[in-house]
Amino acid sequence: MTRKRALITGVTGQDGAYLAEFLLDKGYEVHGIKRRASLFNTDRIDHLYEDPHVDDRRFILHYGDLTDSTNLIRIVQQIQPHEIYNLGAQSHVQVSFDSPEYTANTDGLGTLRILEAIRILGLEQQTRFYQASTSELYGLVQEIPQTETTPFYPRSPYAVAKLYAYWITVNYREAYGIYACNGILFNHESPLRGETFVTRKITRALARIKLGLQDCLYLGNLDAKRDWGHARDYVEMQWLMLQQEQPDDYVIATGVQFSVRQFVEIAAAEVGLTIAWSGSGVEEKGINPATGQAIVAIDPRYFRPTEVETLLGDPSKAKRQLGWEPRISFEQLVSEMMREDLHLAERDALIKQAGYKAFDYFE
Ligand code: NDP
Ligand code: GDR
Repeated sequence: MTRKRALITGVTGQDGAYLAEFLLDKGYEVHGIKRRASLFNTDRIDHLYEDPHVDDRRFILHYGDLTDSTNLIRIVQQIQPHEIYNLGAQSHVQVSFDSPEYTANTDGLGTLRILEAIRILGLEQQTRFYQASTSELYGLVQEIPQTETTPFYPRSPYAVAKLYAYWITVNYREAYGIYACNGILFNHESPLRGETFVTRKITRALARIKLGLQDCLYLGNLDAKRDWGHARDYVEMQWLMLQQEQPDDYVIATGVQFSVRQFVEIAAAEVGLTIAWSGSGVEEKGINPATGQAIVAIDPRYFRPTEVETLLGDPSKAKRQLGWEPRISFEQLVSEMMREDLHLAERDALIKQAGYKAFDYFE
């Protein structure tokens, strides 16, 4: 029997890493597109690496970019995938205000380029397509909780680009009969989350404050509320969507909401810290010896020109039709992220003690 072949764009990202592992466990041959970078950018998938000199490999990487149609067509032609998961994106909302055109090109037109590759190569009946859509589409929310029928109101160049990607996916499904689905995923996190997203920024900073490697955690809007799940749970659903009789669009969420402030407090409690909230320009830094409290300060540079204040998803349709249920609770998610970042901070503390200079280049 032929092995199923899957192609993942964004394989070096958080979801790409979990999805590649998941599909390999299911027996797939997994192809991933990675960008050329001046430093190694495969940390999250190095454990899956297979020597290119070995026959019958099941995990294969290709250089490529969502802004390059000819490259995408060639890769899709070579692989003839049964399933494509389009996870690649400039995925940072705040960065999209700085690089709006690049974000539109990658996140909006990049999706069109893959769908066109399927059509140009005549793979409409063979290749199923998953689009990484997002709760950011709801932006200025029109209804609480948000479902598949809640109107969209995007609030950033990222969300506007993803709105184009959402509709072009629906359009190619209706126009050309491609099995194409949108997963409208609410925020999902893990120890593999990029260091500049708020959850990872918090767990990383608290671990470093605890070990005396960092003085203070600077954040923006503490009142923003999000529906946070675990990435490992959510990639299973991405696969499930492509295994149904008919293609459809689904909200994937936990149905529970916390504020950024609550995330900080719960994460701090995990490592035995409490928080001293401070305005900008705080004098005191690090753990206050008198109170045992970590300092968290507001830095307006992290405020967004237009903010998404509250997101809360209703995943009833996915539960009903896909039989999907998130397994990892919010508390377990925070605990796992805190534990992993504490390990990393302990390693850095050891290196520092041994006399090496520790650099801190993450904001
Ligand atoms: P990450 O930022 O961790 O990963 C993004 C991936 O896209 C990386 O592999 C990155 O490569 C790649 N990429 C960026 N630009 C390009 C490009 N021009 N061409 C090819 N690849 C590119 O994101 P996540 O894993 O968290 O998210 C996966 C997808 O799901 C994204 O599309 C995101 O917008 C969407 N999403 C995420 C949610 C979340 O909460 N995580 C929620 C809803 C949607 P490199 O490693 O080289 O930078
Ligand atoms: P989001 O995630 O914008 O929801 O997009 P992020 O973690 O960046 O922000 C969540 C909320 O926290 C507030 N916030 C801060 N955010 C960051 N990054 N840094 C800070 O210092 C900070 N302080 C407060 C933000 O203002 C925001 O309200 C993520 C991405 O993964 C998208 O790709 C995905 O589509 C959506 O989730 C669903």
